Amino acid sequence: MLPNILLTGTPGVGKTTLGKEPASISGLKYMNVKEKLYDGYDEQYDCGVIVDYHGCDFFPKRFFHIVLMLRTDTTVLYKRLETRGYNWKTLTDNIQREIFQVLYEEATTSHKEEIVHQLPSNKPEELENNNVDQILKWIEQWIKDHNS
Ligand code: DAT
Repeated sequence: MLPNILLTGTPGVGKTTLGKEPASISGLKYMNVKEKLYDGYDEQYDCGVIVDYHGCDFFPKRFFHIVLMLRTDTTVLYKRLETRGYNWKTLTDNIQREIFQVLYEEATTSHKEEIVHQLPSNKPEELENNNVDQILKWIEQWIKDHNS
């Protein structure tokens, strides 16, 4: 039995950059929902998936066993979204959502707080030295807890 993981956070926090490596190491499927519109979850992703998405709506309740939320300082995030060419309204909307922790509220309202973990994603070192390892440890622990 493998966990389903939601990798979430405001656009630009680094979900896509981070998500593929722990997926490929741990044998989970990586699924990026950003470009596609799914009208429901696919049976094919019933078990063992890392879903990269800036929200937690449209998945069935209790679908995710672990929710990982990337957080980026707003000054850093602002620059990343500016580089992406976001218009002013989209840019400020996203920055405000980050400031007011909108996604964190959503995630902890729809999931048990103890399965929602936050990870900083400001610098490349955090990605390389910390986040991938941390995610692999959570996956390993979950597999241990649920397969013994
Ligand atoms: P998302 O998938 O959350 O929208 P992304 O993976 O496309 O974000 O990353 C947005 C930009 O930020 C991209 O240019 C890579 C960069 N980035 C991601 N994680 C980073 C980190 N930990 N340190 C520095 N830059 C990072």
